[in-house]
Amino acid sequence: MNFDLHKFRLYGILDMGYVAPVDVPRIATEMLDGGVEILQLRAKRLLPADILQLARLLVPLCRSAGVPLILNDHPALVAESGADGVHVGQDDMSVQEARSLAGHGKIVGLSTHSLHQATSAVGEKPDYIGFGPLFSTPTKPDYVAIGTSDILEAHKLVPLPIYCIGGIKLENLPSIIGAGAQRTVIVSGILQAENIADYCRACRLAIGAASE
Ligand code: 3NM
Repeated sequence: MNFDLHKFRLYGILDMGYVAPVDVPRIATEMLDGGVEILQLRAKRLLPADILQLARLLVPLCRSAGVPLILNDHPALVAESGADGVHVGQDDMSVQEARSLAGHGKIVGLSTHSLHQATSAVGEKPDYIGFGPLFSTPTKPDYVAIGTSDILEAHKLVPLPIYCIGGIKLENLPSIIGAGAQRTVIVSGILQAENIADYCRACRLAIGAASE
C-alpha cells in the first residue's frame, strides 16, 4: 500500500509497557475507531516471536482501517508480518539498513532529539521523523526534554513529515500547535484515557486532521 504521510497528523503508539498482550486487539480497535492515522507497535521488552504474533493480529485491523502499521525496531519482522514499516532510533541501525531489511516500499521512520539531528536526518532519507521528546515523559524516561522552541525551525529546514513526540496530551496540543507543530505522536495520553476512541477523536480535531 502507498501512504501519503504528509497528510497524517495523529500517530498513536501501542506501547506494550502500558498494554497487556491480551488487550491488544481491543485497544488497537479503539485507537483505529478514534481515527489514529498511523499505528505503531512498540514492545521493547518482548521477544521477536511475541512481537510477530502481535503484529499478525494488528495487520488485518490496520489494513481494514486503511492505517499503516509500523513496528518499532525489528525490520525483519515487517516483511514477515506484512506490517507497513519500521521505526528506528538514533542508536539503532541506519535508515538504509532498516529499509533494505524491511523490504521494498516499506515506510522507515527515524527518531530525532535535536534540531541538528532533525536536519541531519534529511540525508538519510527516512519517510518521516519523530522530533522530541518535547516534554519529559515516563514512556521514555532517560531522554532530556527539548522543549518547543525549535519546532518551527525544524519545519522550515526539514522537508519530511515531522511528528512531534514526548509528553504530548490533549491538554497541551494547542501549545505545541502554537509553536509550529503540524503532526503529533501520543502514547500514554491515549493509552491511559478513560475512553480511548473519544480521546483520539478529540486529539484529531485539535491537531486539525482531515475529517473521517
Ligand atoms: N519516543 P508519551 S518520546 C517513544 O523523543 C518515544 O523520540 C520519543 O510517549 C522521542 O506520549 C517517546 O507517553 C515517548 O509521552 C512518548
